[in-house]
Amino acid sequence: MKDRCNPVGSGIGDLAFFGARPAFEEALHVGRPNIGKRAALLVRINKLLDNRWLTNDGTYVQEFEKRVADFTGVKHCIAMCNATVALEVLIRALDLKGEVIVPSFTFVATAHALQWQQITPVFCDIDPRTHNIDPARIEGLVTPRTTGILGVHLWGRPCPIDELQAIADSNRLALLFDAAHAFGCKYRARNIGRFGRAEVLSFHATKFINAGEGGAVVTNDDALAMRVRLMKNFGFSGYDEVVSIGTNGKMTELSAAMGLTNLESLESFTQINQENFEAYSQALGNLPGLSLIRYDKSAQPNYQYVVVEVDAAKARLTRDELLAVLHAENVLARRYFYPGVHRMEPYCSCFPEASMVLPETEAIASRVLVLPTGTGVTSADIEKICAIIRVAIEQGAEISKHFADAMQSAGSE
Ligand code: T4K
Repeated sequence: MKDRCNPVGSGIGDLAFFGARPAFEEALHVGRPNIGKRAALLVRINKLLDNRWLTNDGTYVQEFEKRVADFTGVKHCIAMCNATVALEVLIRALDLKGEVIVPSFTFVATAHALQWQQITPVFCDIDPRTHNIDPARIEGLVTPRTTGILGVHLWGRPCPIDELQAIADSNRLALLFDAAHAFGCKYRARNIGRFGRAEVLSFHATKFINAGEGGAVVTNDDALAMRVRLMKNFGFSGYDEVVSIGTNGKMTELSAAMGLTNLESLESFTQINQENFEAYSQALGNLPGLSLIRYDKSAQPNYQYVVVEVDAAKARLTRDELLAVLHAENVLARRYFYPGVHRMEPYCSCFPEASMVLPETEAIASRVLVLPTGTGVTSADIEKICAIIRVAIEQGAEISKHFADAMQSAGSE
């Protein structure tokens, strides 16, 4: 086994895929959590242990809600155990029924939150330039059963909100957003979280600001906020009094302590993410067939996702071949959000023809690769990752031939 730590300028035999030692001894993950100030977190945890108040609208949850609402510029933030439950509760509180128009190029939770309550997700294609729902394709999907549009600010890049609002208004549909990726980002100088009837944030471990697990509904609608607040706590309006259907969607004090602590490091997380993004951008800028998705600085991105598109014809190897090369090096890049929700159950069984009307989703899902970033990734890591990618692309034709030969010999066995 060959030894090396940096494959810059190396040949195919220097890649782990072809027998060399992997560039990273330990797996480098996408979605490594950003961890804020440990001492501050431990102080909060000690306090909550002293107080013996662990959940059910404790003081940390209340403080977290206030901080998120103030930061976002909304009247109400209702913190929950995760964004999936927050979406489910919001959809129920809005009394959505029938069909809701949603992109397929998203994490499966967006569609599951609808289907979970027997609402049909009607998949809309995306704009390949933004990876977000394409407003030009929405009107054609509206039927008498449609009750809403659920946009997703993918990678933290805002949807075309004004266009979506105009379509929602003219068709009397509720507009809501899955803003799981977009905490801290802006649309036309206003914070994400203030648009549509309401938006849903995620504070999952892999997100820009994490609470371990966590989510929230943010809205300026007083009545809606009250319904959501009741529903996430079984419908209780006081001791012994239940006034609506509900579930257990509560955030714990431990999660809120984590969320509060990480919020205090928001600026430094953004700065590190941005530096990482720029390092990737410089190193990968001129590689044939590889393009890094761009962020509009005026939208104040959180840079939590480093996403590349692989054009197999120009790179002379496919996205999946590049993925195999990276995985062999212990760089666990991800194909988010392959293969598109419409190709997952139960949707692929319910709508076997969906791929016919989602050409851009299909194309982008076959090209996208998400690379490791966040505060756990160093500039030396990024240098190595980019060096591997450079070698893979320089040797693209040969790598691709290796895959074709392997497939052929597997077929002839
Ligand atoms: N809407 C959108 C658009 C979303 O992207 C998501 C979640 C949601 C809604 C729902 O939000 P939540 O209900 O989760 O709040 C992961 C996350 O679990 C998921 O939250 C996230 N999107 C999605 C994009 O990524 P998986 O299935 O890829 O998880 P997994 O276990 O493969 O972990 C992802 C990577 O993170 C791995 O490389 C390992 C690494 N990791 C993960 C955890 C939990 C760590 O290094 N440390 C950790 O503690 O879904």
